[in-house]
Amino acid sequence: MAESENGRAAKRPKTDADNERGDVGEVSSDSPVSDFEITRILRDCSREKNIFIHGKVKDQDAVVILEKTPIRQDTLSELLKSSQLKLEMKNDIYSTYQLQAPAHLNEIKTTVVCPATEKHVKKYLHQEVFLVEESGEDYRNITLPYISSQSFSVQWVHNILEKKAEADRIVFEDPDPDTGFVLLPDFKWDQKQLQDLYLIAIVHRRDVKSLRDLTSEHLPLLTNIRSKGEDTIQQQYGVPPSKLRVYLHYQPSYYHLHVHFTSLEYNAPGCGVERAHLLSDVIQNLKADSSYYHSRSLAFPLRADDGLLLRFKEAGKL
Ligand code: M7G
Repeated sequence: MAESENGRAAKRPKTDADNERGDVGEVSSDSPVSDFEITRILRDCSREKNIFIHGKVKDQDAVVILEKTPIRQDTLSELLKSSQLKLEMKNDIYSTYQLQAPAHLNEIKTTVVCPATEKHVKKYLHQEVFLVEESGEDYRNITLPYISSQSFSVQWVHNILEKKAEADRIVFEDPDPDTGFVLLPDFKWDQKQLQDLYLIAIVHRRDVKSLRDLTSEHLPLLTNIRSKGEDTIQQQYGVPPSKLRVYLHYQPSYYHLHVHFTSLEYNAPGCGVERAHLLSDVIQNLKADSSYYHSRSLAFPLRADDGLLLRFKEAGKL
């Protein structure tokens, strides 16, 4: 394996053998899921093969997300050889079966948020969405006061930057306080296959909430993230920049600047034009006009139950 700039061994998607080492991947003796009592289904997407469940774990509100993961090419022959087939129907040259795979090839990615706040529960509840157009003035008068009082905690981000959590998952770090960042797998990616590659770059500076705060002063930070992020992903996963979608969300869920790196072939949640801003466009816009994101109108989707939507309605903007 190649060495990365920070001396860490290059990473490839994890195999089951990797998971046998260390406690990540070991069978959890303290399973928050076995005590989980279901309250209601928040969202059930058969096409995406995931389900979002609200419930309680020992009297605490919790959200559990279950997701069937993509079929892995590296385990295909084992899957075909060692599974049992139950015939469902046969007609001429056509037949369908239920394939019963061995347990280790039939895993379900499980995400647990516990304790979950009301805002988490709302985030995952299926809701009607509306497009809002926010001017620079609307941001300062409506959005900023709202997010200052209501946004999700970024404690998990600080834990990553301070190596209190996920330290062993860091793929690359540039420690510079102004232009540095940490690159690590997003928790949406189980790192088992490259089709749904998803990493996030989290900046070290803590004074940039979102795209709206960016000016030309941040160009060295943004170009650094682009070049070192792309180089690292090329070296460690063999995925070239031409196969990546690199973007920022507006609005983000977490107001600490971060950049999403996803496989171009993966239709990641939130990668549509109404929410994702390509990093290369952001860089060009700031080069052309330092106050571009301070002054221009930005459109974004808000869910029917989002408090920010209500603020826009109250201000007569919708
Ligand atoms: P966002 O643009 O603020 O909002 O992205 P979104 O969650 O609506 O997309 C934050 C990104 O951080 C998302 O892609 C999340 O999946 C990811 N993320 C969230 N949390 C709480 C964690 C975490 O604890 N660890 C890691 N590695 N990624 C996370």
